[in-house]
Amino acid sequence: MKVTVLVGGVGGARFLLGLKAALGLPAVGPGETEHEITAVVNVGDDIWLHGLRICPDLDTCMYTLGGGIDTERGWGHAGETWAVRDELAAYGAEPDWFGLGDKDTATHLVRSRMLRAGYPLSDVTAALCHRWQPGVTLLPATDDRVETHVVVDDPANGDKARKAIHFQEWWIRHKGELPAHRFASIGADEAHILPAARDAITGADAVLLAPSNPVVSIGALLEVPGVRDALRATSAKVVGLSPIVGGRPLRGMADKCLTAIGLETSAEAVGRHFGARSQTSPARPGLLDGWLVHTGDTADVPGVEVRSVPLLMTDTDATAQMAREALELAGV
Ligand code: FO1
Repeated sequence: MKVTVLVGGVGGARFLLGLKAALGLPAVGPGETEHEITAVVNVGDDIWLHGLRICPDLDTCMYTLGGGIDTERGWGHAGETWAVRDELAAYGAEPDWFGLGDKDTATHLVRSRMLRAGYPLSDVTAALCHRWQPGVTLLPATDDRVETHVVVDDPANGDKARKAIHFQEWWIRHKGELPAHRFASIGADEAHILPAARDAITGADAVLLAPSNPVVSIGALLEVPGVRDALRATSAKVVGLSPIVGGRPLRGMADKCLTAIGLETSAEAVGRHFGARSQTSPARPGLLDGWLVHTGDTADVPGVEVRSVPLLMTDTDATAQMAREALELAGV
């Protein structure tokens, strides 16, 4: 069976651990199975910092599935040290708000060197995964630069002034506290879906939207030209898992992101936002055939089959059960 999953960072990576277990693979590392799992990963968080290209969601998936993640933070290496970050700060090298780990820096050095040598991000990711052996194929949604920037107030230049800052600055430096007027996918107008990612979606037996941030992870993926078309074209069913449980995001700041785009923080609002594939309204065709919401939540999403199941990724077994429910709703 070919399963393709659209994922962002921490939540998506955790879900992939369970999906692997549900398909008979070890959660961490490689394994033998007749099934194929492909993760189409968000690149909107990616950023050039200190001359290095940093790909948070790809690295979070790679480290989580390869066994190198710091499970407490959900990002970066276990057993990380921060000498490079502290030395940069000692030089007053901006920015000083980004947690650049020493071990993580090796990943960024290898990636930046390959990018500068002309390798596309997808080749770089394959090379890095050769070491980490995540046990699934990790594909960037595109080899092109598509970065999520956030439009916020710019009081220093007048009470009506606005400016755009990189998502990472909004997320880390400002902790999402700056009210976001909108999110912009910078570069999307010249970008194209990675052909292998398109094929993984159109050729899948099941396509899943992981319980990632619906705005800056799944939403950013959908801004890459070709992703929506691939989801519409696939003969597989498209099933999403709600990242909002009991009216709250389980982690991260999906609520702040949803508010920024005028949506309430509920499983129903997100499901309706993604919409039904059967919806033929040309305005904005929908994506979903099925939508899993947490036990106790309800969601009426016209044209979409909704089921309530436990959606707390408390451990690999619980997550594997979520994955089984999603695959069942996808009819595989
Ligand atoms: N998230 C933070 O909240 N603080 C950080 O200092 C930080 C550094 C960082 C470094 C590498 C990396 O791959 C991820 C990092 N993240 C950090 C997470 C990152 O901001 C992700 O984009 C978010 O977690 C959203 O997925």
